[in-house]
Amino acid sequence: MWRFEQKLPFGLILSEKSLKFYLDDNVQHDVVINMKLNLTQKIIKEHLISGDLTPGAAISIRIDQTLTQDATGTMAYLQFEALEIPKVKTELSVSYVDHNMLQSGYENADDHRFLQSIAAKYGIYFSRPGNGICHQVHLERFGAPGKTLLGSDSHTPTGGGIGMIAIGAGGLDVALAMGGQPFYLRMPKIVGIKLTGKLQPFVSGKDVILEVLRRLTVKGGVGKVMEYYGDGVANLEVPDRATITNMGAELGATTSVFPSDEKTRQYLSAQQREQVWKELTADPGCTYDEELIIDLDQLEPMVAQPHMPDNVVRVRDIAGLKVDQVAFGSCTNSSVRDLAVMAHMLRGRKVHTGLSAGLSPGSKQVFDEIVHNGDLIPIVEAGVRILESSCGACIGMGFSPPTEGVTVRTFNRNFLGRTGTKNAKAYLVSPETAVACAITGEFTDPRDLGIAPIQTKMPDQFRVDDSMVIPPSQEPEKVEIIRGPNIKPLPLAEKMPEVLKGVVLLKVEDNITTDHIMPAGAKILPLRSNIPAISEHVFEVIDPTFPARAKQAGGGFVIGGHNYGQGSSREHAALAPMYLGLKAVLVKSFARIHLANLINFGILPLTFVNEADYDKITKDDQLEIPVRDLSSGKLGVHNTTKGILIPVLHPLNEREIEIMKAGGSLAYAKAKA
Ligand code: MIC
Ligand code: SF4
Repeated sequence: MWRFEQKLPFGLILSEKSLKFYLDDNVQHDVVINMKLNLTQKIIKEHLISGDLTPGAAISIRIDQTLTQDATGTMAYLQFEALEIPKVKTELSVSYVDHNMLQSGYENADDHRFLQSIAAKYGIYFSRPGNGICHQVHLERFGAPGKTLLGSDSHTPTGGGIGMIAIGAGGLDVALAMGGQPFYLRMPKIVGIKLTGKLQPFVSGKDVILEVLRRLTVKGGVGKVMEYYGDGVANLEVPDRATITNMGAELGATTSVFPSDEKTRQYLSAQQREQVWKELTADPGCTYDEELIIDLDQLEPMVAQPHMPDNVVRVRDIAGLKVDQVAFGSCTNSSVRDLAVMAHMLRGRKVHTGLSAGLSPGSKQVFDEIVHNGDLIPIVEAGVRILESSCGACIGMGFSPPTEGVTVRTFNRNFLGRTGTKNAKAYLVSPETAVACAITGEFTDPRDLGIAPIQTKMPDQFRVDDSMVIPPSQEPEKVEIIRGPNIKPLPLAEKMPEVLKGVVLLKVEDNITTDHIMPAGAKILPLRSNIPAISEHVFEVIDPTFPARAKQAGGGFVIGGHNYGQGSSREHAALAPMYLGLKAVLVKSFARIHLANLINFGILPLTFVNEADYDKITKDDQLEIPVRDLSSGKLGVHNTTKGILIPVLHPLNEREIEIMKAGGSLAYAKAKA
């Protein structure tokens, strides 16, 4: 509240919702000004530590909860250890094991043991391997409306399905949040997505988000929060909402959020957690920076074609295309609701002989539920392979498709090579469409099968059993951290020199993902806690010679197009290139999390002033960039090979300039402490 009262015959009181003024008669007059807040603004305001709600303003917010998963968590906890803080300072921190579950050697098992011991020591809950995918379990057992959640995984916004502001970030940012530091970001624009009507049979939450992706593209959400409202919201159950907020990550959005309403109350009550429920909605009459309307009644089954989640058409448009594999599961679509749909549609039917189908139930709770309610029976009888409750095929951890195979997935990403088979073609669909394809062996609109519509009902009580979550130790001083040989010390960035000099190592197009920069999959993921080893795979999908060339040249530069670094939160996509000597990345625009990760690890992010200058740099050109003075935000890149000067910008604010000079966020945080 801002007051201008003093001892004057008039005064002003500016509060959130009104401007009061009074004259010497001491009568206050209320002028209601438009400070009605949407839901995102409300939650952010409640957590605001610095800055204001103006879009683009540098802000910092208090983080209530954190989550990590094993593939990003080992690094995050090494960073947390380096902060030398005895116990996490958050309300709740949970460490999940769900990604690196294929144990074809000692590496992953060693990492799991390390994570368990770290959690016990530092006040963190540990969700054991087998308990399920972090986002699904967090929604079920820990999330709470109105809270902030920072997770070292880009699909953390799943929590927005129950009214959280849940944001994906690099492991280092999560480590800092566990250390009690605020999370720094730019105040996003808020996009109001108005949902009207009701989904028709065989159309579900996945089709909603695929439609949003079709309209806005994979870069349409950068710097924005997607806030859902309208009378259609009440017609969506929490699992459908969570599917939508989960895959908002593919828009590049900071996060996505639904109101917390009666449906949310019922969901939390069925999880025996009604006490964390509170009603949360936008103020009536609030405004949004941008708006979109989706009429749920009109939606049809949709599909994202290779190799981008925004390459969306109607399933009907590609009907008849032969399918080689169908994969059910992932943090997007493996709730009890999704598996009930699967069971209903498969009952009495078989998986087509021309393909292989597999299911990874999203969590132990979901698995337990379908075992006890009998939904597992038609799934098994139909011939679906039962895989464990983990990310699995979604991240190429097994169940890779055949050569040039068409794989139909209820997942969220279909980037080149992500399945583990580089020339496979991955299509993203709803569970309804996936079952239809599994039955017929080709792309099929689920409405064309003549199956009776599904009446899914959320359970009144979920099967709650938290025995796979280990609370932190009561005697942390006695806990010994167990480190296997796979865990190598954390490399640190060097302080920035006055001039960055080197060669252009690689030039790439628009929408380069972190799966291109630092691939995942069964062979590479186990190296996540070993930066020297994992750095040998940087840019493997695009140019396998990159690591050797980078090392030989003593580092250098990468040139890119728009939305560089979209996709996952994996900071290894900055850390491993840093290890190889990458000094700066010059692109048309960045994706949010990767930009933050580059800054965290001291790699200078630059953007072209004139996009046409992208054509003036070629691979192997020699560049020189004087960086002594970063204060103006403008710099010049000398292309000494071509003899030209290219004007560029950096997006760093004062704090980030200090981070860059210190040699990254960890060095900066330690120096400040
Ligand atoms: C993904 O879906 O790409 C991942 C694997 O979950 C990543 C995290 C990682 O790379 O470990 C993400 O989404 O952030
Ligand atoms: Fe796991 Fe896939 Fe979800 Fe990433 S997108 S958290 S790999 S299930």
